[in-house]
Amino acid sequence: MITISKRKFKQYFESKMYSLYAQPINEASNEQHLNVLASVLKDLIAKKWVDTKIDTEKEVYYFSIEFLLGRQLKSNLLNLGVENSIREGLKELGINLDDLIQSEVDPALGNGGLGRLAACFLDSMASVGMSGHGYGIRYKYGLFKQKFVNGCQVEVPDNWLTQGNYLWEVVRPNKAILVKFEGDVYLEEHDGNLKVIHKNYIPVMAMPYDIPIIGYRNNSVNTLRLWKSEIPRRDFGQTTANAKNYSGSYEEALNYKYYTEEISQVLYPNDSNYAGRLLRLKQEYFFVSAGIQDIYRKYKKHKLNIHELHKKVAIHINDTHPALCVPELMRILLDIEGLSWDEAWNITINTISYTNHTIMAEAMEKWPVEMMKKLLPRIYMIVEEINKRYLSYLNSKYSDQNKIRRMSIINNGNINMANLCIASSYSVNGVAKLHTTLLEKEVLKDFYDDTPYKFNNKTNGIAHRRWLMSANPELSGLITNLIGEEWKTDTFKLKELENYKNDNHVLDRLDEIKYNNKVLLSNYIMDKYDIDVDPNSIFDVQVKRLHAYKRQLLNLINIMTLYHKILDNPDMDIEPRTFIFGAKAAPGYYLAKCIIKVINSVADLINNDPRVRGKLKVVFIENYGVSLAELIIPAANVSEQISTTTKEASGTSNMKFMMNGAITMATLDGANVEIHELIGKENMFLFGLTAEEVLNYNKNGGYSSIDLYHTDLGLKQVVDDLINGFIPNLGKEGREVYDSLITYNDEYFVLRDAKDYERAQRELSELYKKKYDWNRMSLINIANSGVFSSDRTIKEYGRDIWFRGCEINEEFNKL
Ligand code: GL9
Repeated sequence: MITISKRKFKQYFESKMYSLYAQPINEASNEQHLNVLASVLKDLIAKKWVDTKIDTEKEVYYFSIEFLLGRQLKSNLLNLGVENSIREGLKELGINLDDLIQSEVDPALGNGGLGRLAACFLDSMASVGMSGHGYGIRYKYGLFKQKFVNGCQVEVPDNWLTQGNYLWEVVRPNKAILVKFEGDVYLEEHDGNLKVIHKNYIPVMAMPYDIPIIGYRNNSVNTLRLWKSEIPRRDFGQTTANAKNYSGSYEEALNYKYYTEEISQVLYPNDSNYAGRLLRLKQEYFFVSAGIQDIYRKYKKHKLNIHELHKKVAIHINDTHPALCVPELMRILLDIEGLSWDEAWNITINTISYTNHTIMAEAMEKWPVEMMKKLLPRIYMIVEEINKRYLSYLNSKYSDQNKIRRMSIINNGNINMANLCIASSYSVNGVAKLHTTLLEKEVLKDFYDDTPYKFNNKTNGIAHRRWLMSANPELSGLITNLIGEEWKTDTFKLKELENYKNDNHVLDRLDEIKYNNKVLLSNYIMDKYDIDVDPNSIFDVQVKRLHAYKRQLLNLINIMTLYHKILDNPDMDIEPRTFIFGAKAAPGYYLAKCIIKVINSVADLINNDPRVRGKLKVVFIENYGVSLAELIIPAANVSEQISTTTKEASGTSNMKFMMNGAITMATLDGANVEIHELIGKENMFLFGLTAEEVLNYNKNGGYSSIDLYHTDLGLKQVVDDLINGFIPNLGKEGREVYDSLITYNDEYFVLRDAKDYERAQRELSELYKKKYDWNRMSLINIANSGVFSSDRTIKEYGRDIWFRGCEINEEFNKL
């Protein structure tokens, strides 16, 4: 913990302003104030931000191709515990801290849940005092900014580094690393030993940019190291003796510069979808190789024993994107350290652990052999050897050739990255109980049957410091008033809130806080869209990536049904509702973009229809991301978690909403199952097919959506609206959505679940009328959300995976 008095801070701030900008405070811009403040804070933590503790304790390295950090100033102040003195000090200098907080850029170096999870994990590792660091890519352009033009999504580049540098980063040119692509690999004899020679490769320099990750009031500062790809600088020390020989023409030099810089240029905007492009493979190897070499360099610097690497280092791969950690670590142990295959393998398999984040087939990475062979010749050789040994192990154990083919790492000219990860790690985990069960029983059954001891579940979590303490200060204040401070470091203590479930005074306060948060969101919606939403209406929210399986369309169909009902029966007694959406679609995902257009068109229709004024509103908030989530989630009454059962591995917004007192409307999918286990069906709203029913349908070719369409006239009316001109300003998009439901037989069971969803929504509406019952339910949700802190998740990773001190001795090693 750091202390700084107001007086000292003011002095510090002023002299920093002079040293950085040589001007008085009152002439500086907002941006300059922010830079000065960040710089002061970096100075304050500098001593604690030590490079490594590798010689004293085991270090964890979390490799992820995405980190969705969100703004850092507020959470850094919170974690350091200096917000008050700094706020006061700034005020006396004529600066409003909240203005600075709001003006910070939100680095969008991720797509959705997977990237945000990585950021929550960094926060928790630091806060529970674990020495755990992130490795990723410093993309020049993060996830695109979304704009709506005539109701359609338009993507605008996210040029987040407008000032050249990011506020919190420190560049370390002395720690740059050489990464080699392409070239020729062969064996050469040196003094009777065979050596691997890599010639004519293309050298790329990985420049590290470090971001401090500050623990919650505990003196820990970890590092997120993001790599930027560059052309090697002239003074770059590492040998490029065998590098490709550029003849020196101007054009060649330009091409080479482009080749290197392109690698960290832009984040792939796909969510749960495999890109399969050469550039993506370059990105994956680039940050993996830089990270593994970096770990190795630190390890050698501390003169540690290479034979014990797995006792000092844990390497975690977040989905398969960093899977090349396996062959890269093998390469170093074999080619640089000169270890035998068996020993290198033993170390590797005891160092690397892997998380699977989805069972969607389209997300499974498979790289063409030819592509990898050319781009990464040495790495491919190692993968081929791993596969060869793995196959001979499988053949010695099983006779079922189909099974062996399914488990093979290389198959049909492709490298199956999930198979590589499972064969080469000591731990494979899913991200929620149902997801892990599906992995074990369905998707990865062959592997589970073979090595059940590798499999385990680690239900996701969220950083409660950001998602409750920082995003919802009023609610945090109430909680602290009721049960004291301890919940901030031990969220299981939230359970004590249940003592107040019949205290109407507390329930009133809860209601009031929710209302205040709704006012803040209403003001934003008014400012941005000139739409007047009533904070007394139910705020019913679905915010997440736009994907057919997440079923924003189901939500929309229910809205349309409601709309028709009110038109048919104007005196209907209905609780006023505001439906709020936020979602980006991958730029190449046509159906998802059509759904956006349909929702926007329906919103226009409903919001401008005087017949439903005061009853229904639909708002689609542009450019959903971390900062908007911090505004929207505390203001939600209803959390829509309505994915097709079995498809959402976990979900994490479900946890954020619950912690902020929203009531969950859900299918029994992902972590919703665990929410249900905690609070029971009486404290949430459930509907839809069970996992078993979905699996059965899928095995038998689905259900018939057209039959349902012809028998349920209410549904038919709404589906027909998509193509009969009822929704103004809607063209081919309506037809596309219609086809997904009818022509292509509704792969995600939208129509199949619609009736039951409508039933659950009706029940929810009824309950909302009973204010105390509703707020009691809300309180029970908050009280039981403690288990979803990512502190709990991280402690489990530590206990069961990283520090378990496993000694896996793979049987196929010994063949
Ligand atoms: C995801 C799953 O779809 C989510 O259900 C899960 O909560 C998160 C975190 O475990 O991982 N898998 C996945 O590929 N994405 C997820 O959100 N998508 C991206 O964010 C890229």
